[in-house]
Amino acid sequence: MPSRLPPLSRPFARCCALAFALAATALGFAGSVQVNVKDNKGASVADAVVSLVPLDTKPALTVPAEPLVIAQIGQEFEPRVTPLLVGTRVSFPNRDAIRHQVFSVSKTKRFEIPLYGPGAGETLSFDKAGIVALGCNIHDWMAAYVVVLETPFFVKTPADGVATLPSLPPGRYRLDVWHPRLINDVAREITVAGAEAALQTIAITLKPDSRRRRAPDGLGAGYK
Ligand SMILES: [Cu+2]
Repeated sequence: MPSRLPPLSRPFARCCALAFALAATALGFAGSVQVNVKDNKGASVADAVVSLVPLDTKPALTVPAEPLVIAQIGQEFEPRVTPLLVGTRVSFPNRDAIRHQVFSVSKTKRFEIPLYGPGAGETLSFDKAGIVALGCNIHDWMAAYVVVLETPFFVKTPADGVATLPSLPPGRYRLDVWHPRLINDVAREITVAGAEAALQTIAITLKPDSRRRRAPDGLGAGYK
C-alpha cells in the first residue's frame, strides 16, 4: 500500500523558510547599503570612510594586485584620504618638480621615504589595521590619511556625502565611520536582508577645519 506524504507541518514550513534564506545567501542575493553622511549642521561630508564589518560571515580578503597611488602633486597629497584593505600596497610618486620627504609617525605604520625628486617614490605595504597619518618633512602643510581596514566592504564619500556599498552578502554588519576631523563614535549594527537597498543616514560631529594651507602664490610663504 503506497504511503501518503504527511501534510506540511509548521516546523517543516519554518525549516523551508530557513533553507530558502540559506539558499538565497548561497546564490548571492546580495544587498546594498547607501550611506548619506552629514555633519551636525546638515552639510554634506566628503572624505568620510564608511566600512561594514560582517558579524556573521568571514568574507574573502583579496588585496588589489596593483598598488594604489597617493601622489604628491602641487605640494599636496592626492588623494587626501585613502581607505584600503589590510595588506594593500601604495606607491607614492612625486609628480612635482621639487623634492618631497614623506613620513608617518602613526603606530599603525611608521616610515620615512628619504628625500626624493620628481618622478621617484617608493611603494609600501600597509599590513596592520588602523589609521596612518602622512606628512612631508619639507612642506609641513601636506597631510593625508590611510585608513587600513580588515573588511572588503568600504567606501569613501564624495562631495555630496552619498555613497553606495554594493554586493553585500545578507547578514549583520557593524557600520563604522571615520573622518579626519570626527569627534563622535557613530558605529552601529545594521542588517542586510536581501536584494533591496538599505539607506543609512549618518550624522557626524566634526572638529573645526584648522588645517594649515599653502599661500595662494604657491610659495608656501604664508598660511590662511
Ligand atoms: Cu613635500
